[in-house]
Amino acid sequence: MTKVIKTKWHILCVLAMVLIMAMTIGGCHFIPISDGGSKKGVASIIGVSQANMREEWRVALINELREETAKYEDIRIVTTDATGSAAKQIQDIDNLIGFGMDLLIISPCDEKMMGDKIKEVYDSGIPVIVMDRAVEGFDYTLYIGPDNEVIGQQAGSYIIDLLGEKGGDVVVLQGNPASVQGTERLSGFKSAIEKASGINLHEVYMGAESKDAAYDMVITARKIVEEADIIFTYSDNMALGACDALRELGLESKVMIVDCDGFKGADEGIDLVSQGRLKATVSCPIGGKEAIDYALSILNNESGVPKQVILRSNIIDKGNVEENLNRINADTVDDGRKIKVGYSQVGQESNWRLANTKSIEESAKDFNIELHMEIADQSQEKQFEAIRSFIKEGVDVIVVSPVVETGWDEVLREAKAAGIPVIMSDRNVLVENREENLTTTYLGADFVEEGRRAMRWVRDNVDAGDGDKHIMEIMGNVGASPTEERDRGFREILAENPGYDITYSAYGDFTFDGGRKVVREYLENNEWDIDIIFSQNDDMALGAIEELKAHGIKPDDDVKIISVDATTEAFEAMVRGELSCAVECNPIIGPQLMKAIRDLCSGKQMPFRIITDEKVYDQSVAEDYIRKRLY
Ligand code: GYE
Repeated sequence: MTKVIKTKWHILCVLAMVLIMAMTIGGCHFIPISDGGSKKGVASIIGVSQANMREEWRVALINELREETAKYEDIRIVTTDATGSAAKQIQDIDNLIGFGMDLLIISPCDEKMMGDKIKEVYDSGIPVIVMDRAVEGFDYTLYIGPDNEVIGQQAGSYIIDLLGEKGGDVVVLQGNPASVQGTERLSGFKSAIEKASGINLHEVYMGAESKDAAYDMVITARKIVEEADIIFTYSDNMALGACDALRELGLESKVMIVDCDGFKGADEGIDLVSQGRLKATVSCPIGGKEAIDYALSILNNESGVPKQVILRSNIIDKGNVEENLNRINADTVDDGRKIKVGYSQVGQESNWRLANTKSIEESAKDFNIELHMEIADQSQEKQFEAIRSFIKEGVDVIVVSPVVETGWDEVLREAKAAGIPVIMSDRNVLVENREENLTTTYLGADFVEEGRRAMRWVRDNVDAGDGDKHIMEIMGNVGASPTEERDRGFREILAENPGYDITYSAYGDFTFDGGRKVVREYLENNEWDIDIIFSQNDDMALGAIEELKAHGIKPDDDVKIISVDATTEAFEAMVRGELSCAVECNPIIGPQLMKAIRDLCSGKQMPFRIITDEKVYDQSVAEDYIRKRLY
C-alpha cells in the first residue's frame, strides 16, 4: 500500500516539478503549490502575456513588472512568453484565465491577430492593459506605450543639430522587414531629416534586428561607413553591434552612433552613452512601473484611470546622462504635502465646461491640492494674466485649458523660467519647438478620434441613398484644438465615404445660442436641404434643435443630428427622439489630473499624453444610460 501511495506521491511530485519547470522555462513565474495554489493569501493575480523574451526591452519590461509587483505582498504576477507566436499567446492567455487572473497585462505579438482575443478578455470583465503596441479600436481598459514616431523624430532632430549647416552622411541600419516599432521610428526619423538640407541617408538592410546582424552589416558596408559621419539605429541591441564593428574597423573616433531605446542595463543605450561609445540615445520608457501603478488603481476600482498613456521619450547624451540616470533610479515618493495649483479655465460656455470645472474643484480637495482657479470667459488675454499671476504667486504647478491652440510660447517660457511646470488639461497647444518642453503633459481626449467616431456613426446609421447626403457642420470656437481636431477626424472618415458631403460649415463657439444662430442664418439664405448635422458639442446641437423646431423641421426625422460631449442634456434629447447620437467627450478628468499633479510633484516623469476613456451613444441605448451619467 505504502509502495503504491509512495509511487503515486512520487509521480505527483515529479508531475509538480515538471509543471513548475515547464511554466518557469516558458517564462511563467509559477506560484509554488505550497502557497495553496493561485489564490490563498493573495488579493489579486496579474497575468502578463509577453510577446517574446528575445528582445532585451521585453525582458526589461518583465523585470520591471516583477520589481514593482514585489512591493505588494498580496499581489502575485504570473508571466508567460509567447515566443513570438500569436497562437501560443492566445493559449497563454487562456491558461492565465484558467489560473484565475484578475487583470491581464499584454504586449501583443501581432496587434492585428491579438485584437479579437484582447476584446474577448475585456468583454469577459477581466481588465486588460495593453502595452507597447496598440490594437485597433478601444476594446481594452488602458493602453500604455511610447510614441515611436516621436522617438524617431527626436533622433532625426538631434542628428540635424549635430551635423549643423554643413550636413553630412548618415548610415541607417534597419531590419528587413523592420518590426512595427522599427517602422514607426524610421518613419519619424525620416520625417524629421527630410526637413533639413545637405544630409544624405544611406539605408542598409539587415536580415534581423539584432546585435550580430548589425555588426555584420557595418563590417560589410565598410566602404560606406568609412565616409559616413553618423550611424543611426533604432534599437539598443543594433547599436551595440554597430559599436563593436566600429571598434573592429578602428572607426570609433571618426563615426558617431545615435540610437533609440536608451535602456539602463549594461551595454545598453544609457550605459553606452556613459562609456562614450554612443553619441546619444532616445530613451523609450518601458512603462512597467506605470502599468503596475494603474493596475492597482483598476483592481481597487479607483476613478481617474485614463484610456491611453503615451510615455515620454528623452534625448540622452553625455551632457545629461547622469541627470537621467538619477531620475530613472530615484524612488519617487509622494510625501502627501499640500500642493498649490493655479488653474486657468477656458470659461463657462457649456454644460460640459461646468461639469469639467466641478470635477476639478472636487478632486482637488480629495488629493490635498490647494486650487486657485481663474475663469477666462474664452479670453486668451485673461488666460495670460492668470498664468502671470500664478507665476507671481509662486504656485507649484500651473494647469491651463487653452481657449485656442496657438500664441502660448511667450507666457509658457515665463513659467519655465520661473521653474513652474505647466500641464495642459482638456485642450492642447501648438508650440514652435517641442524640444523646448514648455509643457509637461497633455491630459484630455483624443478629439480626432471623436470626429472619426461621429462620421463612422453617420456611415453606419444614415444610408447614403442616392449618394448626395448634405451635411451641416457646426464648429466650436475658432482655433481651439477640439474644433480643429474633431473637424479633421470627421473629414478623414468622410473622405472614405463619397455618398456624403459637408455642404455648410460655420462656427457656433460651443454655445447654445451659437448653434441656434448657425441654423437661423442658414435658413435666412437657403431652403432647408440638410440631411445631417454634425455639431461639435451638445450645447450647439441643442440650440440648433430649438431653431429647427421653430421652423417646423423635425429633428432626427427630417435631419439626423450627431453631437459630441454626451452630457445629460444630450441624453435627454436622445430620449425625446430629437438628438440622434452623442459621441462622448469625458469632462470628469479631475481625478486623473490631480493624480498626474501629485505624480509630477513626487518626481515621476510625466507621459507625453494621458487620453481619457470615451464611448458613443445613440437613441438605442439612451434610456439605459441616462441614469448613470456623471455629468
Ligand atoms: O466639447 C465643449 C467645451 O474643450 C472638449 O469645450 C472641450 C470642449 C467641449 O465648451 O462643450
